[in-house]
Amino acid sequence: MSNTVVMGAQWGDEGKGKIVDILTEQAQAIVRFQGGNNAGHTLVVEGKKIILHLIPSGILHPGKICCIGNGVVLDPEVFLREVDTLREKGVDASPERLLISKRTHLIMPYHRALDTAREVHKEGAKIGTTGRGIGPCYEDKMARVGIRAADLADEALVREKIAAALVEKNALFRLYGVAEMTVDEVMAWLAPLSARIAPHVQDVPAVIEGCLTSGRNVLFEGAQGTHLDIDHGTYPFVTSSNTVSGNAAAGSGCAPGVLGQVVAVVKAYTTRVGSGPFPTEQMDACGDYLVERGAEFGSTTGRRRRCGWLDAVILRESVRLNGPTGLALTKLDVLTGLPELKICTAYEYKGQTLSYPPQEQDALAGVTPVYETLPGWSEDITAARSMDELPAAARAYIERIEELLGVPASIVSVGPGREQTILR
Ligand code: 2SA
Ligand code: GDP
Ligand code: MG
Repeated sequence: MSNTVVMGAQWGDEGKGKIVDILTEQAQAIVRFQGGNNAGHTLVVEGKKIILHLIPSGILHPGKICCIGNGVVLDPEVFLREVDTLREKGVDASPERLLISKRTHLIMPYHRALDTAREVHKEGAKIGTTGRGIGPCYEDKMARVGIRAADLADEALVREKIAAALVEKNALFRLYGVAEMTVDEVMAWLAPLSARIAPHVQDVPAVIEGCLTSGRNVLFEGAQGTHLDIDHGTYPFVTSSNTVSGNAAAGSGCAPGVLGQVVAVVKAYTTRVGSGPFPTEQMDACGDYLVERGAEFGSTTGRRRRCGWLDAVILRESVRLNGPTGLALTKLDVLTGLPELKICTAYEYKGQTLSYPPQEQDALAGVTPVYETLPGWSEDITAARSMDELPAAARAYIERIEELLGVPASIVSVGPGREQTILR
């Protein structure tokens, strides 16, 4: 294995956590490069489920270094809660192996409050954010007024930044009828967290460089999915960061040439949580079947995920944007029992047939999917550990996806467990 990026090819929740956990064996360091605790990455090890929101999914492997990159927005309270939960489970989450980049921006209570207030008061269609303060924190980063992890060492600087931020934030809170915050309140919230966070704050680019120069591999862990990307996703129904593979370099602090392989995680059907266009959505018994069999509820908010058929148009765009060297096809087992399976291969839009999604706002909501139908299978496939052990119809489904996307499915997942995986 070379240095590898793992990213989501759809609208998130493709099963990236499980894939990162598996590929961690071959890496020395794992770096999260964007997003924050809006993410929910679920790992199932020896039948036990662990959901990570912020800490890289490699943490369960002893001895591996886990880094939170500069492209992430970190809520200190959530980070420490996750550290404590892992420690209770006997996982080493010490500063020696769990690092936060000095340049990582911090989510403050006023970011969370603003995220929620904006959603409540938004005119028109709501984004359906996770309410974790992600967007407002990235806004402050771009406005060059954010608080970064390294700032925690300088209390006067942090106080000054919070005071400046609150002038604007409190004006917005008055507008939205939300309780205002004082500098002292925010400082009192931060002080105990700051002391515990400090030892984790390190020079992450230097750690990555150290791995590379000693010939060890780095795994870059993405969150959300390509069609939630701030530039390339279904804007404005997107998250506030670049989720595509190219951001693995900028969001971690290494050169783009470092990125060797790109594993695009593709769920065998499509899901989306939150608002926004979803051409292959099934709001019928089929959609319910996928929700129930796939346990499609948000790992962070518990929201029911919208479900539908696999969309090769959306995925073709993901291939173009991410350059995957392999696919990790997940949740194939969820399709068991459906008599036939549909794949959307193109869209009809204003009298034209499209192979790629239209880029104008709202256009995706107006497309009609063109489907091809493949036979389903009824056998339980969760014990399959090689392609030979899959029914012919399941193999044909995988082969058709590979053909439509021009990328091999190097990993096929047939259950949530670590061992329920076919490595090809
Ligand atoms: P935000 O909070 O500003 O990032 O929300 C903006 C949009 O991005 C979507 N989003 C997600 N979509 C899928 N999964 C995510 N993580 C959780 C999970 C979601 C959950 O693992 O299930 O628990 O609800 C995630 N995070 C952000 C979000 O729904 C908005 O559409
Ligand atoms: P992520 O955000 O991409 O890491 O995905 P989530 O953890 O939010 O959602 C994926 C869900 O599917 C989790 O509950 C996983 O345990 C589960 N999962 C992953 N792979 C498989 C699989 O192959 N089959 C089944 N049935 N579940 C899976
Ligand atoms: Mg998730």
